[in-house]
Amino acid sequence: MNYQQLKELHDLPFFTLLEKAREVHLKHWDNNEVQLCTLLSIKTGGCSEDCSYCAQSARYKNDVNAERLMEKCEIMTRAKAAKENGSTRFCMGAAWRGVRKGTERFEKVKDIISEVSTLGMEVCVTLGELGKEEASELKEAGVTAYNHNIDTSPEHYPNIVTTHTFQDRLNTIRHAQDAGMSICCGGILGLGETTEDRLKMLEVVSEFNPQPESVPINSLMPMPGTPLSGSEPVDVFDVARIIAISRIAIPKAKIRLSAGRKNFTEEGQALCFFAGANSIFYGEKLLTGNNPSTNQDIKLMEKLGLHAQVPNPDMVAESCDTEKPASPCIN
Ligand code: SAM
Ligand code: DTB
Ligand code: SF4
Repeated sequence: MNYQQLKELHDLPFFTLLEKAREVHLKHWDNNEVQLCTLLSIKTGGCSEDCSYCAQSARYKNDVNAERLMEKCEIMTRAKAAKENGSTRFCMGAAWRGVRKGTERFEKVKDIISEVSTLGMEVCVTLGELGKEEASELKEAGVTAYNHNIDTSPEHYPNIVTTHTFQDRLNTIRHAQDAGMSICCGGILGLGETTEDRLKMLEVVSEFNPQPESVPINSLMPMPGTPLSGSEPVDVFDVARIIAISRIAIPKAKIRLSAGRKNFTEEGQALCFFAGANSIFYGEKLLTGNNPSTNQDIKLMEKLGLHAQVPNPDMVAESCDTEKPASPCIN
């Protein structure tokens, strides 16, 4: 969907937008289903990049310390626990600029992925930048979806990150798609962006070919020591509006109500589910930040009559629509 179409949706009265989003949602998804995803930081802190929202950048002083890659047996214990708790997707995040083929750490990560993929959950990883070969090797190891967010509009991106470019992000997404992985790609609200930036971000995400399989909508969790530590909280109506527009523009994607959920009331979260969110991170910890407890989430789902989505570990990535241009690609 292009910017103008997204702007028209954005300018609708809130309830008209919600009605449209609900109609699209019901066409593609079970009314009352939410995917539960467990997130695990397998390599925390000490990152070379300067993303101004991120507690894990080595440039910002806070109590997030650089840790080593977690041992495979510890990761497997967490993954099995996630499965027992009802999660159908296991997402592993690493605070790296990217990965390089042939390095010891890449071999270790692939070995971890292979083992996690035997558990019957969707396997999502977010390891930073990927080249063509790294992407193929990850696919081979058993990755279902690669998470790489564009975070904001192309125009606002350089105000938020200077150590890599928006185009670098697009290249990684292209490589992951070419390797046959599904893409999980979304962004963050609350980075000082304008409405125009939010819609330009959605324009890029919705015009990927194929469209992403999942779209995380994060709300900034202001992290101590980062340049954005003093940012204003994001209004939950803005979150619901962006979710509703995403639902209409990317109908078949799971829209994940991601970081920042802990700061929303139950009513605010219910509004986001009604607007089209059908996936959450489930478990008390995100990467370094906090998330609602599983007990709170179970209670909320009971109150709303929501049930957990069944697993789909054999999910196959959607292929490129050859009638449309391929996702923005390599310079
Ligand atoms: N290093 C990899 C990368 O940059 O893609 C993977 C990890 S990174 C932490 C994954 C995503 O988490 C970011 O792209 C951003 O969307 C989200 N994120 C990180 N810190 C956040 C924060 N403080 N508030 C909200 N979202 C955040
Ligand atoms: C995504 O879009 N959100 C998750 C996941 N992908 C990796 C990360 C949220 C991180 C929130 C801040 C923190 O825990 O440090
Ligand atoms: Fe590093 Fe990713 Fe955090 Fe940026 S968002 S500092 S690349 S861990």
